[in-house]
Amino acid sequence: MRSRTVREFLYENPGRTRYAGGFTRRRFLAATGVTLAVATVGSRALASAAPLADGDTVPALVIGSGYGGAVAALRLAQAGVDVAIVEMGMSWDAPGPDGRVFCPVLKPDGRSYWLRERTDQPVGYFMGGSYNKDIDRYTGVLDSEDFGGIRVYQGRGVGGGSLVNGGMAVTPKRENFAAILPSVNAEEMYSTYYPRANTALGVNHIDKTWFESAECYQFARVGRKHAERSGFGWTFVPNVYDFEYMKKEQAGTATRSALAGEVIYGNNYGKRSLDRTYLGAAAATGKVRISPLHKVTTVTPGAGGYRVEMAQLDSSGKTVAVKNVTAQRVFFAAGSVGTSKLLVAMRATGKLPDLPGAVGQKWGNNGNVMVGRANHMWDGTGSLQSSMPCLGIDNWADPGGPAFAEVAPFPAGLETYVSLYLAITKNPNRAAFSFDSGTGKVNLNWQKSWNQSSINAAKRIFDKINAKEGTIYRTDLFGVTKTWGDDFTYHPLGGCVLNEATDNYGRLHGYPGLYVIDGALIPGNTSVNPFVTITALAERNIERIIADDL
Ligand code: FAE
Repeated sequence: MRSRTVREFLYENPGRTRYAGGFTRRRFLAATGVTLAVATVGSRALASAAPLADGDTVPALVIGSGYGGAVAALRLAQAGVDVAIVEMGMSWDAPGPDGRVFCPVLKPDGRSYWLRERTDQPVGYFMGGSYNKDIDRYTGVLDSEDFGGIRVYQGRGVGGGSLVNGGMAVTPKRENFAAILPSVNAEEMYSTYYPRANTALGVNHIDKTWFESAECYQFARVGRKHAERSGFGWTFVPNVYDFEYMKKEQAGTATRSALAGEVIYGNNYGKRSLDRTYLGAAAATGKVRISPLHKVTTVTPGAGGYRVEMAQLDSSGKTVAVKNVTAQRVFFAAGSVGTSKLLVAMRATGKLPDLPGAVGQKWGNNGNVMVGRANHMWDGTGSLQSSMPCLGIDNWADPGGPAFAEVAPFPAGLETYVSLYLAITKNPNRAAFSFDSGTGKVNLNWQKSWNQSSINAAKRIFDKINAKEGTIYRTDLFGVTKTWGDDFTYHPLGGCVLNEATDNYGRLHGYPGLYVIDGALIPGNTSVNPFVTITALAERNIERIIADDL
């Protein structure tokens, strides 16, 4: 069986790096001229330290290795603290039998999804049929977590969402940030923490001259043209994908990743995911060890701090060991959904009974909704499309329905005449997590009907563009006849909101030494793509925690 072979291969080759075929991280950096503010080291260093053992005691334990967790680990380590990161996903640093770490987008295998037998593509239909495929069950890199009213896509692995996301690194307008998190000093964020985050993430800007003629961005130029002709503002969007590397892909002098459609199942080249930035630098301090395929199940007060129980998984998702570790401090960085689920369950089961009622509240989907338009035959979007978006339509100032719509690629490998968009809207609805004692699971009560306000906001842009261009919506991309991709989100936010469920720096009320440091802190919306804000807020909070608590 394919997944078994992959698994065996990974076990047999634990030290292999992502840059298989002699293309090492050092050569990658040299070739691309990347100089990050944080040091970068090989994935080998991330994977080499032994995982946590039953009975271990650690000063600081970080649950999850996405943006919040990576910032916490690096800054704590730099302050001299030994850090253990516990990550339920794999360490994506070894190639499979095909020589690639991540599987091809058009030929997904078990590496694509977290413990599913069939893919669950966000844009899962085309011309009247589903193009999902059967796959082997494996601890793959992308999770589609279904809560009934909404499917939430999340990255699984060392690097969290950075492994699967589109790399769009957007700093929100200051007035929008101030409205979303009024308790945070916006001046400090914009003078110190956003710049710090952008530098450490390796954010870079597209060469605007190159953009105007690059074959792979025809879809973006068409999207821009249509926005302009209907009177909408647009903006280039920075990215953590190395645009200089992408130029070489376009020129045919580097192995294609963005230009091979790679993104939601991982990029084999070109992307500065967290394992190559924050986590690489954290590992290089020698004070951080990462335990992949370890899932935290409970956190409860105990002698010497907190007792953290975790299940060690194999790559079929089976528990192969249960370990208990004592940690003086625990940082919840399991993502908005992961952190909220853990804390809501801990409160309900009496493990952390004094957590406030605000824990589990104010979860939102960042107003996500997707849609496609059918262009005329003379307005093709190109058969070669970069999987990294670089341009957004900015209609946030529209009081009738604020929206920021990224012009998204549809890298099908052939001309489809589709213009695809992911709109971020100001959806006012907020959901809550609750514990079901019958199933032992945590539910999220997001209602599908709540997405109508996002659709309405998106229609204010795309109805107008369709009228101007004489075009129509595609109805075959999100179902057999379904216009709106309104039943999933890429941007889960909230559940443990800053200054409500925690103090103004992420300290959980009632439990000294417990902190939240990820997207759960942000109340449901960031007005743009969220990871730069999650990173900058984590930088702000950890600085204060290190100064005052350690
Ligand atoms: P996250 O990165 O999700 O990390 C949480 C980590 O915790 C994960 O690695 C989990 O496996 C792990 N975990 C969860 N529960 C446990 C547990 N019990 N024990 C141990 N480990 C656990 O959280 N954002 C942008 O700004 N720009 C984009 O272009 C963009 N594109 C996206 C495209 C896709 C397909 C997806 C899925 C997301 C995209 N996002 C984008 C969203 C972005 O990746 C997301 O907001 C951040 O990754 C969230 O960061 P956190 O640190 O909150």
